[in-house]
Amino acid sequence: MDMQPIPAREGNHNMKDYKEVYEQFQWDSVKSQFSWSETGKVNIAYEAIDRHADNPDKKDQTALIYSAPNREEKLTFEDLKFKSNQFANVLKKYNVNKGDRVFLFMHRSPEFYAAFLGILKTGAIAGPLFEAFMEQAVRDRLEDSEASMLVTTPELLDRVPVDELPNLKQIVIVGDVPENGDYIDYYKEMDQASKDFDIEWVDLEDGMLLHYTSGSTGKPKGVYHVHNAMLQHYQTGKWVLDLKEDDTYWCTADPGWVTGTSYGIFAPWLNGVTNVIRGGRFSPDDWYGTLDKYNVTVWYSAPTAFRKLVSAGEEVASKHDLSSLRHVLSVGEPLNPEVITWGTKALNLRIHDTWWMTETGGMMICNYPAMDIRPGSMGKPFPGTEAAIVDNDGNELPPNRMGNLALKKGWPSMMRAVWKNPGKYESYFLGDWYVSGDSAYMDEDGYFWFQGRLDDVINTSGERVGPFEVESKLIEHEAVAEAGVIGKPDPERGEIIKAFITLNDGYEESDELLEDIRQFVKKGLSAHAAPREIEIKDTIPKTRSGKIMRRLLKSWELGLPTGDTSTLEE
Ligand code: 6R9
Repeated sequence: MDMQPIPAREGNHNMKDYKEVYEQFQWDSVKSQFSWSETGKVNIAYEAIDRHADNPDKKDQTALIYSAPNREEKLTFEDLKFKSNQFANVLKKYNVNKGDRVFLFMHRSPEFYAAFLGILKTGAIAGPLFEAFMEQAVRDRLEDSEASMLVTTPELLDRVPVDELPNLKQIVIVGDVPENGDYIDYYKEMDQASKDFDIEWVDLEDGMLLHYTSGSTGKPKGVYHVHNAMLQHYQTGKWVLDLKEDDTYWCTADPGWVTGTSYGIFAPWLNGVTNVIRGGRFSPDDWYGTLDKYNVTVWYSAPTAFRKLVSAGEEVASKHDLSSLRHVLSVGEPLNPEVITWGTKALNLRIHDTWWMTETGGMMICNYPAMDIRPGSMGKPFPGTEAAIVDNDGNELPPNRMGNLALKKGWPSMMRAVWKNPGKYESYFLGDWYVSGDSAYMDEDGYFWFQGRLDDVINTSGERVGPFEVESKLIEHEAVAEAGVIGKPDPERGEIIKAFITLNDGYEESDELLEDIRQFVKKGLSAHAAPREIEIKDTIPKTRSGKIMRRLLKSWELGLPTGDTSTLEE
């Protein structure tokens, strides 16, 4: 895709020149910002909240704006300090100790954030779960983590198979407590709990978070993160999110996904900014409305959201005042060049792609304010990290060769284990390289270009085709809203390209339309990349974090078992 680079602009921080900063930056310089430098101990919840709450000039700043269709609430840094202290006291009363796993299974709410931070203050390990999980998904995660406590709501309690989880000793209910059981009443306990709490000071390498993530096969695995990750959350918050203290920031991700914790909780609060949390379901009107209403300045979302805004058209956008918005970023899936072009027109802003994973804990390859954007590229490695394309033996490949996207191990927010599965953890590494499972290439100038998950790459008549490229071209066609592309086994060609698409409003399925779309990809990309089959669907299956589930499309197409679908969006 030959698109002109979009030139750099000035950011707020001292990263005027990427190359210079990349060569000089040391993580130790970030450590000195935190209590670690004086005591040798930390607590990420203290650094994110109490540090500001204990500052007279800062304590009354709004830390959290919670906004849902039927509830709006603002909490200052001091409010959050007290509420999380109260919850930490509740946990201590019920004998929660450092290292215990306490899970949260509920929707976004002020109670969620107070509980999450309270768990960290006790030194326990928090495990956030998507509220959409059904019984099997909840059971798998609570069983594997051996969680001793769960915080949930009365509505979700039916999906917790309490009797089959011997380690689960206590359940905190946020809402009306059922009479037929031994539950802890969140509101009642909070009312009685003290606002003072002695924080459990921990080592940088002590555990704080378990995020379960599903691979393409097998059960979900518990990715284990430690307090040290704060260094990465803080610094990427500065240089990538471009945060400054008077910003109003909104990350649309649910905390059941790593983006909703690293960048929905830690990065904004470590940087002392006002954080908007929007509950409920999203629609283009709602996204624009939230940006408008709260005068959001920095917005972190996902390609699936941006694509919906593109489809919704200009009329919806024109109803809202988006002039407060300064900086926009994306994660989770490749950011289609089409969407970046739309951003520069509709929002008059560049959309900055960022690449990272649950396992990396924080952003790794990014577009920075002070760097030209090459539409379709994920950007360049974050200072203090090293990325490369390696072959299957761990040898670095030269520019423009497609291979495994790998990272030199040892960055602050790297996972430290896969819970109770050392073999799985080891399997990520080839020598000093952490191998991501994504395929990519690097151009001569050091920009990285995503090609696909390794298991999604299509081989058609000996040509390797990344599904993303085909999907991006498909959605450039005026009739196509969303697209998912897979390789379908074919006796002659190895695989053929099959596309599943949804249509924009006003378009009807017809042979002419499908042929027109096929020709459009053929002319725009290449003959071998044009889908031989196109099927129109009402929706494209996506995960709760907005990733197209190509694996599921493939299983459906081939009539195979669908495997783990616990993260499928409703
Ligand atoms: C943060 C997060 C990780 C996988 C990753 C890759 C895909 C994420 C991307 C991207 C292309 C980007 N991914 N960001 N692909 N461009 N900017 O998403 O974590 O849910 O663990 O997913 O998501 O395939 O390997 P996680």
